[in-house]
Amino acid sequence: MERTLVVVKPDAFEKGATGKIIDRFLSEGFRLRALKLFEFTREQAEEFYAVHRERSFFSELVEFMVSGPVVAMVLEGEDAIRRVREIIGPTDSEEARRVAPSSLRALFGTDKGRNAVHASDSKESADYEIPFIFSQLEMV
Ligand code: IDP
Ligand code: MG
Repeated sequence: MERTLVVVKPDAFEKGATGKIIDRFLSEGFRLRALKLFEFTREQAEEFYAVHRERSFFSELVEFMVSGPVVAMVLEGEDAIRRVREIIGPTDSEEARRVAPSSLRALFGTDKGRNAVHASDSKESADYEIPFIFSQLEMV
């Protein structure tokens, strides 16, 4: 069993897609282990995405992530990190619509920046991201 962090980003939350996104993961067999609605402060968003600090899109990414509420969740399942990444699709929602039309980023995202859903991309990032968002008392 493996755990991964998923975040419904501000664009998808604003569209009212949160329920559909959660339902997709539940119907794919993942178990919900934590769930929270909140807004990132700029400092928290910078720390959450610290690995991207030197990238050209970093400030755009941070501005986007603080632009409205997000919904974070911990999902558990076999091979969860890889399988959840497959369900969300490629980073660029336009590419996702071409190569993975039923993926969440194809369905709910706009482009490379506004792509509806975050998911941990490795065991190392899940181990950083899950305790960044959730305390032990907020998980089952
Ligand atoms: P990932 O979310 O698919 O793992 P990363 O390369 O880790 O993609 O980038 C993190 C996030 O940064 C993306 O989900 C997206 O929101 C944003 N991002 C990535 N590349 C660009 C870009 O070229 N322009 C604007 N935002 C970007
Ligand atoms: Mg990534």
